[in-house]
Amino acid sequence: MAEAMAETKTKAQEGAQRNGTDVTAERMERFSKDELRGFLRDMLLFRRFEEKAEEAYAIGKIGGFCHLHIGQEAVALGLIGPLREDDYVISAYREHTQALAKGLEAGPVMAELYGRDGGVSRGKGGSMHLFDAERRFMGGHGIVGGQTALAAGLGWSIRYREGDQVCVCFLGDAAVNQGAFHESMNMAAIWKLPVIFVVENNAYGMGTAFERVSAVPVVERGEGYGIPTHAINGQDILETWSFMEELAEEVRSGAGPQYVDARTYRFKGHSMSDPVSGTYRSKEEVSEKKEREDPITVLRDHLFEADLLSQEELEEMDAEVRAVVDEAAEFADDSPFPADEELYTHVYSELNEHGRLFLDGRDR
Ligand SMILES: Cc1ncc(C[n+]2csc(CCOP(=O)(O)OP(=O)(O)O)c2C)c(N)n1
Ligand SMILES: [Mg+2]
Repeated sequence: MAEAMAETKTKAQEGAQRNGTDVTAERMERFSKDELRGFLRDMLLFRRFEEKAEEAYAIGKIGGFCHLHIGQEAVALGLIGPLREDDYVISAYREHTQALAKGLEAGPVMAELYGRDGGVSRGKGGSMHLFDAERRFMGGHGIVGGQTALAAGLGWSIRYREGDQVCVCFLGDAAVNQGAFHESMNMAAIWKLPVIFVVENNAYGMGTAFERVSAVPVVERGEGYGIPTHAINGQDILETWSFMEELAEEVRSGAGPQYVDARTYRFKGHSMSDPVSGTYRSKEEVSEKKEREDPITVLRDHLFEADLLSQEELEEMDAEVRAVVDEAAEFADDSPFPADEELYTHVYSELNEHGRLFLDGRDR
């Protein structure tokens, strides 16, 4: 354990030991003005997209489960943006903005939330099951921790084909208590699979604080498997982006699986039917986080301070992304519901003459 502990790179701690302003200036220099403004634009797009989904849910255009990612945008953009098109991303159910970050278009993503035929999963998956094999966005999964085993499978397929892609697997902090997670981490370690397990550590699983369900912090859960572990500030896009740029290259060159504790915070309730705060966290905690750790205002302020953005330009940027989101909602509204016959398609890959499907070659 002591050896594995030594490998833990706690970037947030490293950063805290140095002068915060210097670290930010140094990180800003890695990016061009256009790149920095692009980060702000994309995170604003994610935020406006989620706000539109919230509004559409309230008026009954979206039904079922719907989990918003508001507050966690710098994790999605920074840990997916630097990836290649042929890299894989797989996630849980809080995945709308991750899908957008992987290049899925806003219109078909919104249409999926609306349950329409023009949706990325043809309206049959809904909010929790966004999927696009071509763009290598492998879902959207509702079973907590279930995607970790699929990520190991994706990692295995990359190795088997001798590819140099990576697979980034997002999971929530509550998922580290699931059996599938532990089996997947162990197999990934033994087989040196190119999988980066990212825990979006927002400190809560529904209404349960992580410290109530674990004797050790999230970051220590990777160490028992001999997997290098990292802790990052998930509210700072400069940190998340630079971090993944380096880590993905290391994994491509054979560094094997990685475990990342991305510290973040959910600004909304667990899902649309849950309150923002209540018995499990105080109103004050939420407002303090929003005030100090909103990834969008953090970057906006850096840009203002460095004279890389004016208030007017910010407003133009916001108007542009709002137009993209409005268009996405119109696309969803205009798309038909799946036809009744679609109830019977995409359920099984193919039924035999007896109306059954076996995956082991039997036909009866
Ligand atoms: C196997 C399983 N158990 C329970 C649930 C019910 N459930 C849905 S979300 C959730 C909490 C997950 O929290 P976390 O992994 O921290 O992700 P977050 O919602 O914070 O993004 C639970 C218990 C489920 N979907 N799957
Ligand atoms: Mg959580």
